[in-house]
Amino acid sequence: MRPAPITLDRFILDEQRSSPGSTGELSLLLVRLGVAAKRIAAALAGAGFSETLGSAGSSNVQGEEQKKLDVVANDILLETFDYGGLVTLAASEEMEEPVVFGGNLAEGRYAVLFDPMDGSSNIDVNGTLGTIFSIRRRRDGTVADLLRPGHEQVAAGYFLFGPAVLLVYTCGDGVHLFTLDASIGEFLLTRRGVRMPDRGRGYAVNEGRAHTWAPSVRAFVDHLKTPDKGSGRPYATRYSASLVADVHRFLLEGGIYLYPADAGGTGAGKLRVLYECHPLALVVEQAGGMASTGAERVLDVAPTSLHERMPLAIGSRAEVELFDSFVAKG
Ligand code: FBP
Repeated sequence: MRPAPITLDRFILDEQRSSPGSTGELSLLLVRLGVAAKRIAAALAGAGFSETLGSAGSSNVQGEEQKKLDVVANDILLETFDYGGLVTLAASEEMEEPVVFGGNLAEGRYAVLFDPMDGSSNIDVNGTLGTIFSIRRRRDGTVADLLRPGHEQVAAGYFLFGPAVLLVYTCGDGVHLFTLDASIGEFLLTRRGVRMPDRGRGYAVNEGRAHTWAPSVRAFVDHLKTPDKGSGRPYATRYSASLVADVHRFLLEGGIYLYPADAGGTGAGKLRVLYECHPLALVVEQAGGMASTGAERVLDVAPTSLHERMPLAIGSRAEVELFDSFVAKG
């Protein structure tokens, strides 16, 4: 007889039993995230019929155009945490200030941060999209709880909306991958303890921005493109305009995703420390990979503002270490 499928809630409860002293609150949060993923997936699948494609006619705190689905996904996530006393603060890439859940202030033990819709340039063209989440321990219930190093996250992960809907997360003890079985509406465990290959054959970077790169970054990308049988070069370009989709590819196949800073310090890159870099760095490090700014471990960075950006090199150990060596050479 085939083994019973391991549903998300069963897996989480089994994990909880093996961590003494756990209150079950983090487990409940993770299960709720599973529900949020299903609601966002339904909103995406029905967007063409419900006129939720296109622009929301507003811009976010970074001045970027907000898509209707950015707002829909953001609302679904806020609704996910706004009850039951678990979460005090929710911060989002799409909101200038965090939401304080007044009702939960007294007892809430967690703060959550998210990029509700990653890869938003893919929304109107039916491209791959994601949602990124990060869970931190509440300290004094203020924004200061969020402006802390990435290694203090208690959990992080993402939803990937592609041909299948996936949920990938870590609680600091390995990375686990679930696939939504639409026939029963449940996330089922499809890979436990995912390990990232130490080296890959692909790279993802927006080469249209090469003119803004530092010479060391250009030299690194040129190196990956230079044929050399021994080291398996040239690498293949694999850029989908969705950070989650690219990082997920490299989690399974190995490789490196880059979003460098603009040369001469004119810009710190595009990606947000709290909603994109910290959570994906925790997942990738837990799978044996690396995440660097080129000069520093992403998880050691403590941002000074909610919407701070940073340069990101994330992926297999061999490629990220090589990138750091190119940057160090200057
Ligand atoms: P959003 O969260 O606003 O989508 O921004 C992040 C992102 O879309 C990444 O998913 C993607 O890798 C990158 O920005 C694309 O940026 P660019 O269009 O400059 O290549």
